[in-house]
Amino acid sequence: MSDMNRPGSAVGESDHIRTGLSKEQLKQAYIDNLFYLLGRFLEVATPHDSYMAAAYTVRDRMLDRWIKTARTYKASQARTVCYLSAEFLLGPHLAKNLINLGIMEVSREAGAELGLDFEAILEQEEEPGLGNGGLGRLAACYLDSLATLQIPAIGYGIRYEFGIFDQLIEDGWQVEKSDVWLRDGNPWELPRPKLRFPVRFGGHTETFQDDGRVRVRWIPDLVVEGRAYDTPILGYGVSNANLLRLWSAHAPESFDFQAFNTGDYYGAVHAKVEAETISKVLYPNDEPQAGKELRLKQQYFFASCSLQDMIRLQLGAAGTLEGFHEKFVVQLNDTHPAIAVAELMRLLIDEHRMDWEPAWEITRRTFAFTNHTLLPEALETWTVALFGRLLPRLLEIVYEINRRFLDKVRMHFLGDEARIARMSLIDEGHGRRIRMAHLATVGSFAINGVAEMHSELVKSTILKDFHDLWPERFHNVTNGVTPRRFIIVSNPRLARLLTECCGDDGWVRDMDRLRSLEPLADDVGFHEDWRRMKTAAKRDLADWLRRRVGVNVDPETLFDVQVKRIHEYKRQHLNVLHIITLYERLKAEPNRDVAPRTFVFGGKAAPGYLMAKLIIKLINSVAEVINQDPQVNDRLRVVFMPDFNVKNAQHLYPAADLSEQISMAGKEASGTGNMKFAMNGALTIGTLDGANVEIREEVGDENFFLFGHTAEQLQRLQAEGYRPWEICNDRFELRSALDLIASGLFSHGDKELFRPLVENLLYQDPFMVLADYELYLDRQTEVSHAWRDPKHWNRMSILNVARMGKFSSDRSIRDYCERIWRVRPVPAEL
Ligand code: Z16
Repeated sequence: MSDMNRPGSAVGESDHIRTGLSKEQLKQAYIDNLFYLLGRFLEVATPHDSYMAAAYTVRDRMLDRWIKTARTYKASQARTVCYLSAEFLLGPHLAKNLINLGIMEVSREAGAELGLDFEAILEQEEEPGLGNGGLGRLAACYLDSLATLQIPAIGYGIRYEFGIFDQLIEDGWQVEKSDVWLRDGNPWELPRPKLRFPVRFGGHTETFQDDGRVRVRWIPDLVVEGRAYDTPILGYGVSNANLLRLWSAHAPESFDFQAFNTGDYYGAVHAKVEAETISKVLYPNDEPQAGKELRLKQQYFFASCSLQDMIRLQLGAAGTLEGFHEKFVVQLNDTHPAIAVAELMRLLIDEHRMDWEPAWEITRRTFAFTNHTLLPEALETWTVALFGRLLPRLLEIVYEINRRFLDKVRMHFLGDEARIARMSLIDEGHGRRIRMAHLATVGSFAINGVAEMHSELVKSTILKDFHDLWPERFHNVTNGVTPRRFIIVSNPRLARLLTECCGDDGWVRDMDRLRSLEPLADDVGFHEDWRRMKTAAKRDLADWLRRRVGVNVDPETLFDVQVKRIHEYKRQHLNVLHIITLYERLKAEPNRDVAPRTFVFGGKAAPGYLMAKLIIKLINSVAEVINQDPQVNDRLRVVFMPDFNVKNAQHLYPAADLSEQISMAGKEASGTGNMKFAMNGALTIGTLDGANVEIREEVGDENFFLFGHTAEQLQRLQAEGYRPWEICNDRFELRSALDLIASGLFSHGDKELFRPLVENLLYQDPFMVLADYELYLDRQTEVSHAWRDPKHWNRMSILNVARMGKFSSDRSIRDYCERIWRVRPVPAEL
C-alpha cells in the first residue's frame, strides 16, 4: 500500500486515490479496491467483483463529501429534517451516484481502458427494494432532492433483510420469491456497531416516587437492540451528501449472557430469534393487514431508535432537550411511524424527566404528517388489546393525549358528542381500536395530502372534523419525482437532447427551464431528433423484452403502458376490456384499420390479494391468446413484464408512447408513475384523479387524453344505486367482452377461472369500471387517430416534456421547506 492510501493520510486532496475524479485516478482506485477489498485482480475478477470494486471506488468519493457535509451541518446549527418512513425504494445506487458525482462519462472511459463491460457491471447490482411502490419510491426521490437542494436531512427507516418479493410468472400466475438483496454484500452501507439503542416490548408499568413526583417505569419482557446502518445520499452537482440511517434489530448481548448463566440456552436463542425477526422482512402490502403484531413491532422499533438518535444528537450539540423542535422537524411518511408521537412523549417524560406540558409543546411542534390514501381499508388502526399488550406504556400515553385532546374538542364544539366520538383517538365502535391517523394529526403542527385534489378530499372527508378545528394546519404538497433517476439515468438520450436544446444542463436542477423547448414543438428538424430518440428507446426495450421475457414486439407500434401495483382501484381490468374489444373488432372485421399497439403491463400484487392475482392471470391469459392469433398479432400484442421494480422500470419510461393512468376518480392519492412517463414524453390517457389533474393543467388539455366520470359524478351514481349489469344491456361491446372472458376463451375452456372477476364487475363493481368503459373506449379511439398523425403526436410529446417542470421532486421539497419545515439550504464545500 502506498503512503497515500494509509488511514490518517489527508483526505480531500484532488490527487488522492480515494477522492480523485480523473480517469487515471479512477482506474488506479478501481484496481486498488479490487485487490485490497476483494482480494482479486483484473484477470480473474467476475462481473460481480467488478461491480463491488466499482461501487467501493464510488463510495470512497462520497464519503469525503459526506464527512464534510456532516461537519458543515453541525457548525451551522441548522434545523435538520428527519424523514421517517417504513419504506425507502431506492433502486440501484451505482449509476445514480456516478451521475450525481458527475463522473459517468469518465468512468465509462476508465472502464473501457481496463477492458471492462460497463453495462454488465451496472447490471450486477441487486436493487434495495425496501418498499412496496409509490410511497417508498417517493421517499427515495425526496432523499435525492433534499441532498441536491443542500438541506440538512436524515432519512430514518428499517434495514429489512428481505425487501419486496421478486415476482415470477408461472403459467400466467404470480409466484413470489424472497428477495435476498444482501446475499452478496452491500457496498453502499456502513455498519455503525456502536450506534445502538434499546427498544422495549411487553411487560407492565409501575409508578414510583421521584423527587416528590409520581413517575412511571416500564418493565418490559423483551428488549431489542436497534443497530444503525448508514448509507450516504449524494446530491446532484453539489458536495452535500446526506444520511440514510436504517435500523437492524438484534438481541442485546447482555440478555444472552443472563439466560446462558442461568442455563436457559434455548431461551436465550429464542429471544435472539424473536428480536431479529423484527427487521427480517418488509410487509408486501400497500394497505395494512389487520392485526399483524410484527408490523406494529416494526413501526415502534424504528420510530423509537430514530427518536433516541435525534435526542442523542440534540444532547450532544446543546446539552438540553429544550428547543428540540427548533433543531429537528420530523416528517411522518403516512401513519406507519405515527407511534413516534407517543414515543417522543415517553422519552421526554419517562427517560428525560420532563413534565407533560413542556413535553407536549415540544412534541406537537416537532411532527408533521403526510397522508397518502383515502381508501378506508388502508387507514391504520390497532386494537387496544394488542397495542396494550405490546406497548403498555405507550397505551397509557395515548390515553392521556386523547383525554386532554377530547377536553379541547368538547370545549370547542360544546359537547357535540357525535363529533367527539368521531374525533377520538380510540374508535369505540369496532372492538376498541387506536386510529393512527388521528394520533398523527393531533401530534402534528402540519398535515398534508400529496396532490391538490387529494389534499382537498383529506379536508372534506377523512380529517374533516380536524380541519374544522385547525384549518391552518392543513396543506398540500404535490408529489414529484427526481429527474436525476427518471430522466438522466434511465433516458440518457433524452437527457442529451434536453441539454443541447437548453444550451446547458441547468434543467437538471431547475426543470422549469425545459419550457425553452416549447418553440421547438413545431420545428421539423427537432421532430426528427425526437423521433430518432424515441425509436432508439423503443428498440432498446424491444431487445430487452426479447432477451428477458422472451416476447417479440415491434418498435414501430404504439407502446401503450400500464405499470404500477396491481389493485382494483387502479383498474388494470379496464385496460384489458379495451384490449378484448379491439380483439373482437378485428376478428369481426379483419381488414379494419386500427393503429397497431403493443400493450405492456407490469406490477406486483399483494400476496394475499386474490382478485389482484386473478387480474395478473387474466392479463397473461389474454396475452397468450392474442399474441398467438395470426389474424391480429401484427396489430395487437400484449406483454406482462415480470418483476416490475425500479431497475426494470428504467427500461420502460423512455420507450412508452401512451401512459395509462386510469384509476377510479377520487381513489389515487397522487400517483407518481404518471409523472415519470409524461416527463419522458409519453402522452397520458387518464381520469381526473390524483396528480393527473395537475399534470393536465400544466401540459394543456389538448395534450392529454382525459376520460371518465369525475369523483363527484361517481359518488352521485353510487348514491342513486349503481347497477353495473344494466350498463351491459345497452353496451353491446362491453357485454361481449365480459362474455368472452366468461366463455373460457382465455382459459382453455375453463368457465370457472375468471368467474369471480366477471361477476364482481357485473354485480358489484366497487371501482366503477363499467361506468367508465364507454368513455375510455371513445378516448382510446381518439388516441389511435392521433397516433396516425406523427407530427401532431410529436408536438404533444415535446410539449409534455417542456411543461413537466412542476413535477420535479425538487419543487416538492422546496414546497415542504417553505410551507412546512421552515429550513434553508446549508451548502457543503469540498
Ligand atoms: C403507497 O405506495 C401509497 C399509499 C399508501 O397508503 C400506501 C402505499 Cl405503500 C401511494 C399512493 O397510492 C399513491 O397515489 C401516491 O402517489 C404514493 O403513495 C406517494 O404519495
